[in-house]
Amino acid sequence: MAPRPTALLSALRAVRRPRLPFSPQNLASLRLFTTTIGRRAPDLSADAKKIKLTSASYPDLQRDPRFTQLTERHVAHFKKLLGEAGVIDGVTRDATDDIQPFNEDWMRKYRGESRLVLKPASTEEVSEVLKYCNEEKLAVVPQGGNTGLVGGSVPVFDEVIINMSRMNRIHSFDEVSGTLVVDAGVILEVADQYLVERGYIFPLDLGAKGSCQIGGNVATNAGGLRLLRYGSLHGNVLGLEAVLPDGTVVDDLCMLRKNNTGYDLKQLFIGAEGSLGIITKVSVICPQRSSAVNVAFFGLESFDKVQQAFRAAKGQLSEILSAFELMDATSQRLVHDVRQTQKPLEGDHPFYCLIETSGSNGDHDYEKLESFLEDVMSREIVSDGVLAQDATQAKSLWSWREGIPECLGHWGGTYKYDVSIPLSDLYKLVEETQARMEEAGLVGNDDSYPVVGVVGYGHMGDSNLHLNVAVRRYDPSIEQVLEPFVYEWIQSRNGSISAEHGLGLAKKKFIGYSRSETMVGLMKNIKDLYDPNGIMNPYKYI
Ligand code: FAD
Ligand code: 2HG
Ligand code: ZN
Repeated sequence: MAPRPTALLSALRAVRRPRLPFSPQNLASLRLFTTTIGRRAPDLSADAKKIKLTSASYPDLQRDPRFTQLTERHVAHFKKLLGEAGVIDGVTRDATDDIQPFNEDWMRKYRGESRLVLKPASTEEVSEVLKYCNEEKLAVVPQGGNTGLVGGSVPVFDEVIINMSRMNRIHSFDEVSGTLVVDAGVILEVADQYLVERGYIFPLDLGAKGSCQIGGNVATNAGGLRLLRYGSLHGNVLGLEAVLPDGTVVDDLCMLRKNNTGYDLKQLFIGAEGSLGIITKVSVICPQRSSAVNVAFFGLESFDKVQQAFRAAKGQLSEILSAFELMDATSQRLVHDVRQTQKPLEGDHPFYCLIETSGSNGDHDYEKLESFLEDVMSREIVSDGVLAQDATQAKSLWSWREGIPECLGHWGGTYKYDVSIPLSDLYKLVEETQARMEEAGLVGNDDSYPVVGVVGYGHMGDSNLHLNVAVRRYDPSIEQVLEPFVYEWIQSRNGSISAEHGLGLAKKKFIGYSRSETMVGLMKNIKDLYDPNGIMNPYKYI
C-alpha cells in the first residue's frame, strides 16, 4: 500500500460532523453497555490460569468403555513407527508438562487427560497410525494449531492426540492458475507469506493465522475476515487428501476448478472437524494479491445506522469491498482496558465498523472509500471516521477488531456463541443477553461480579455475530443462564448456532436447534460409514 500524506487524514477529519446529542433513548442504550469502563485489565491470577478438567466441568460426560486404555505395548508400537521425534510419551514416563499444551484449549475452558501425542511426518505414517488405532480401538483427536473455539481440538478423556505440525511442506504453486498444494500442517500465515512473495494471497484470513494450520482451517471450514470477498473454503478448496480411520488414503487432491465427476466427497471433510478422517494435504485456489488495500474505521450511533452504512458500502464500493466488520462499544472498551493504547476515534460510540477495500488502483480505490465516508457522514449515518494513511495505520485499525478475542480472555475466560442471524435482528441477541445477565445479577460495575462484559462483534458482511460473554471464571451458573437461551433465540429466528467455528464439544448437544432430525440422521449415517468404530474425535460434533 502506498503511504499517503497525513493531510488527507485531516481533510477527512474536516468533513466530520459534530456528534448529535444523544436522545434519552440512546443514552439508555448506552448505559446498557457500560460495564467495566476505562479500567486497566488485571493480570490473571494463578488460580484463574488453572484449567479445570473437562470431565470435572461436565460430569455428565462419561468415558466410552468401548475404547481401549493405552498401554506400554501401544507406545512401543508407535515409537517403532514414528521414531522418538514423533512421540511425546506420557505413558511410560511422567511427561505432564510436555503434554499439557496439547491437552488444553485456547479459551482455557477445556482440558483433556491424554498421555500420548503422536506427530506423524507423512501421509503413510498417518495411515499406519490410524489403522493401528482403529484395530486396537484407541480413540484419537486430530489436532492442528489448537486454536479452535469449540473444544474440538483437545481430548475429553485419554484420547490419543494426533498433532499435524510435522507435516508442514508447501508442495507446489502454479503461478498462472493460483493453485497451491500444501501439507495439512502448514501454518496459515506461512502459506500466506509464501503467496505474497508471488503476488497472491490465501483466500482465508483470521486472527489466529500465526498458529492455525491449513488442515485445521479446512477441518473447521473457517470463515474469517474476508469471506465476504473470496467466499468459503467449500468453494476455494479444489481438492484434498485424507486418511480414513481404517488407514485408507482418500486421494482427491484435484487441482481443477471444475470437476463434476460424481459426488463431491471432499466437501464432507470440509467442516467435519476431524470426525471422519484426517486431512493430510490440501489444494486451494488463491486470488491475486490486490496492489491497493485501504482501511476505514468509523463510529455509529445505532445498529440501524450500521445497517444503513453496510448497504451504502455495498452500493458504493461494490467489487472492491473486501471486509465489513462490526464491533460494539463494550468490545472496544475492553480491548482498550487491556492494551491501553490510543483509540482510533475520539469519544465513545455505541458501534464501530471497519471497512477494507482491495483493488488494483490505489488512488481510485482511496477516492471511492473517501467519498463513501463523506457521503455517510454527510447523511449522518456515520458519526466519525478515519482512513488509514499507510500499511502501519491499517494494521493498527485492524488490531482493534482482530484483537478482541484475545483481549476478552484477559479476565479469565469467555463464553462464545458464533451465530448467523438475519441482519435486522443481529444485535438484538446481544441486548437481550445483556438484560438476562443483569436480571440474574451476574453483571455489574465491580470486580465482585463474575461477568466482565457482554460483547457483540463479528462479520457484519456475512450476517455472522460473535456474542461473547467475558467472565472472571467459567462457572455452571453463568452457563445455565446462557444455554439453552441463546440457542432457542437463534432457532426462533431460523438462524445458525454455528456460523463458522463448528460444533466441537461445546455445541454437540445443540445441533438440533439448527438442523432437522432427518439431517442429523443422515449425518449419523455418514459418520457410521466412515468411522464405524467411532474412534475419530469422539464425544464431539454428532
Ligand atoms: P485446531 O484448533 O487444532 O482443530 C480444529 C478442529 O479441526 C478440531 O476438531 C480438530 O480435531 C480438527 N482438525 C485439525 N486439523 C485437522 C486435520 N488435519 N484433519 C482433520 N481434522 C483436523 N475461526 C473462523 O472461522 N473465523 C475467524 O475469524 C476465526 N478467528 C479466530 C481468531 C482467534 C484469535 C482464534 C483463537 C480462533 C479463531 N477462529 C476463527 C477459530 C478456529 O476455527 C480457527 O482458528 C482455525 O480454523 C482452527 O485451525 P487449527 O489448525 O488451530 O485447528
Ligand atoms: C473472530 O472473528 C473469530 O474474531 C473469533 O471468529 C470470534 O472469539 C470469537 O468469538
Ligand atoms: Zn469470526
